[in-house]
Amino acid sequence: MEKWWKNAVVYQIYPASFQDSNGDGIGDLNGIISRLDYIKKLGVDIIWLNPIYKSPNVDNGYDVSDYQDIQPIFGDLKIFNNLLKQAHQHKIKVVMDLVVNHSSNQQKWFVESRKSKNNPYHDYYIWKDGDPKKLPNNWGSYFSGPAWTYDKEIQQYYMHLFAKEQPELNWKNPQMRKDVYRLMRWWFDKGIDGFRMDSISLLDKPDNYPDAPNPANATYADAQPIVADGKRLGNYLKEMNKEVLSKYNVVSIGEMIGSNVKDALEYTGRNNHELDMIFQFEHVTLTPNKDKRLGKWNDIPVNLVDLKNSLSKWQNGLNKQGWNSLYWNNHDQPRAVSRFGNDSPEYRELSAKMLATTLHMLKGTPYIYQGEELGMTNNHFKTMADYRDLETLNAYDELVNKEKIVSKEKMMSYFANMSRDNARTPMQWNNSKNAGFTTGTPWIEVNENKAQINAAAQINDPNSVFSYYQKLIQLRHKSSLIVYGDYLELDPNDDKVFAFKRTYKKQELLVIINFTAEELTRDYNQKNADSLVIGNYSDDEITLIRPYEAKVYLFN
Ligand code: TEU
Ligand code: CA
Repeated sequence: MEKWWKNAVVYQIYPASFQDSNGDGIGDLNGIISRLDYIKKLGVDIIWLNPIYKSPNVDNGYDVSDYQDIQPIFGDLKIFNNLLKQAHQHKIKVVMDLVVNHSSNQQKWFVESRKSKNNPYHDYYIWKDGDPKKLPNNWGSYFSGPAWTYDKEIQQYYMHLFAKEQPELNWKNPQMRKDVYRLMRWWFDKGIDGFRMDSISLLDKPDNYPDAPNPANATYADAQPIVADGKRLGNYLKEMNKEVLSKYNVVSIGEMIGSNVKDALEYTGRNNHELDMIFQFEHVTLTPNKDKRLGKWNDIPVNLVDLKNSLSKWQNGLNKQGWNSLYWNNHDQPRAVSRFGNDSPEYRELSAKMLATTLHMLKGTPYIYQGEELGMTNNHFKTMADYRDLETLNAYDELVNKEKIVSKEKMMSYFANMSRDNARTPMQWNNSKNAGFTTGTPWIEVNENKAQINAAAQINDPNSVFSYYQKLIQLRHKSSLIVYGDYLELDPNDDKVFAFKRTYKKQELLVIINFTAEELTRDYNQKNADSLVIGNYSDDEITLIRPYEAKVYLFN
């Protein structure tokens, strides 16, 4: 029996920006409930909610202060139970975010932890003796500055790979792990259907915390290469599987920054009893800045050959042994159509459908990030006052103001391209003042293009991006070829067209995708196909491949 999540499609909801129900400008659980019909109409099987736990909100909920309660601004446990019930009535499963690489500094374990070195919770976090003027090592935080903060009360440093309000949990402590497993069971006993596990590749820190290599001589080094995929990680995951996951019929999805195919084969390998699938980061980190001190900040488009190379590596690498999560974007990444397609009015719809075709014809479980199904774009914010995300705000402060290694103008261009806020602007439901997201003042500005891009205009239009996603989802649900077929890339060095085959028993699918605005000709014997399964133009010119054209043929 194949697993239920293999032919499923996931819809990711960023609750703060999805639907506000009470006019405070922030999306909430009642808002999600009111949109279940929309989600059902799209046809997905699972919703994944970004964190909705109680949180001081330093990092939009990724700093959890109570793992067993709901953020009051989103609702409460009663409303959550109602959401779960109604989602299940709609035959939609619910996956929650699990943030246990770190907690909030206001979480009770951490509050106890810093009281004294003898406190039973002290060892739940990573503390280190040291001189207040000399950091324990050279590691930097993902959100700028060092990965260590000195606590004067207890006279020790604690580690945080993210904000200083997000102390790292100490996975070496068995009692801490037991507490995590306990709260996971608590949610599964409530009936949730899975967890997306935040930053899970970072759980196991190397012994003695050595300095990380720092070739660019940055003020703080990138710790990821020596932290991700630590040697004990597999054991922790096996233990979690034994203690929790194996006892329920649920899906487990690891967010695994830094992991390579070999690591992923271990985590998702059949009979390895770790996780079901992982989010890898390779295809969304293909364009690091040449100046390593600038990390992810860049404004160069990705090269198609590199992109194909990376996707193919993962398709081939996990075939029949592991399982891929397929995604173009999420709440941390720029909008797909702006990054990999073309968000100009002329090509936005075509290229959004083109990207959708590519992703949904690959092998793995596809994820749709809210608004992607409408072809929503980056917001292209023009002033710093528009940004809300601490990663963006801190990066500006550190790289432009303090270190002065990049100009203001250049950084604004990097942000317009890469800031996480590009994905966090409110869902565009209709063309009213705040796009139908809120009757109040939205916590982050609605994209100006709401008149051109909104759900109301698309749900009943058979040619819309939304309707196209609907078709792709329906196709997957009906086709073992799409779900289980083997993958074969054609012409890996073609820098304009992505072409691949999927084969299953005697059937073959031929996928031809034009990633450019040019008219091209390619002959993959499509004239002899039995049928055109789907395409983003209304007719077919066979060997002529028009701008951003995507077409899928079946050979029976
Ligand atoms: O992201 C973890 C992660 O790997 C980060 O590097 C992330 O990609 C970040 O955006 C770097 O640019 C997860 C969450 O998805 C993210 O929203 C959180 O801020 C982060 O963990 C901390 O919990
Ligand atoms: Ca609200």
